Amino acid sequence: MSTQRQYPVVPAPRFDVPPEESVERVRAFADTMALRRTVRDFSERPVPRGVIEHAIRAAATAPSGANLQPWRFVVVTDPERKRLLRDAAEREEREFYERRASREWLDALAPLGTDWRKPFLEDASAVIVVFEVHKGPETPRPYYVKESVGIAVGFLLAGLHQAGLATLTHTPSPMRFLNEVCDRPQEERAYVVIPVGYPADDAMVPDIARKQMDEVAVWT
Ligand code: IYR
Repeated sequence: MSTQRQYPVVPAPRFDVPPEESVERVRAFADTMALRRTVRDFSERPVPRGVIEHAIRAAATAPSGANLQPWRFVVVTDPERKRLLRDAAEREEREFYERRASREWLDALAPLGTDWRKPFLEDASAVIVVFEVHKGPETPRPYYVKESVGIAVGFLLAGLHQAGLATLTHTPSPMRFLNEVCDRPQEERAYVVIPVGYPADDAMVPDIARKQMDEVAVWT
């Protein structure tokens, strides 16, 4: 039998919304989120550190397997480190676009117009590299890592968008080089790279639409 002690319990924090306000509140949230777009053209205008700190604070409230909170957020702002990050990512991406990617994958990406060049890794004021934290000398084996970190990244993107910042979820492949660039130990595995900043004045995005409600939701 397990001898593990249980956590003591405390009253659940209350976040009560008057019923007559709840539709308006969630409508406003959805309307704000509808204006989020993946942006690839960033201004060099710096982002206040506090904005990123609070967004990470929101991300770190995500639910996680066995509450092990298996995430690490590395905020890269030093221009020299951003340059190293860009150089290494472009080396991998060049391989991807010119050799590794299947024809089918390249065809799926073609309408977005992406290629191996990643100037946003230097132009954006900050680049947040999100790592999964696996079992290591000081960290227990986590559960549902991808699900937990994915939810945290969702909170992070929502928080940064609320603050008027643009983001891009970038996934260089493979990502091992990020341990060295970010000085992180082997038990940490990069999950996604998120340039964060103000959009460039002339930033353009593909003219794409979101699916309709009846395509994404089923009520039964
Ligand atoms: N990692 C590459 C390719 C890429 C893949 C998907 I799926 C995208 O939605 C966009 C890009 C890159 O970042 O360019």
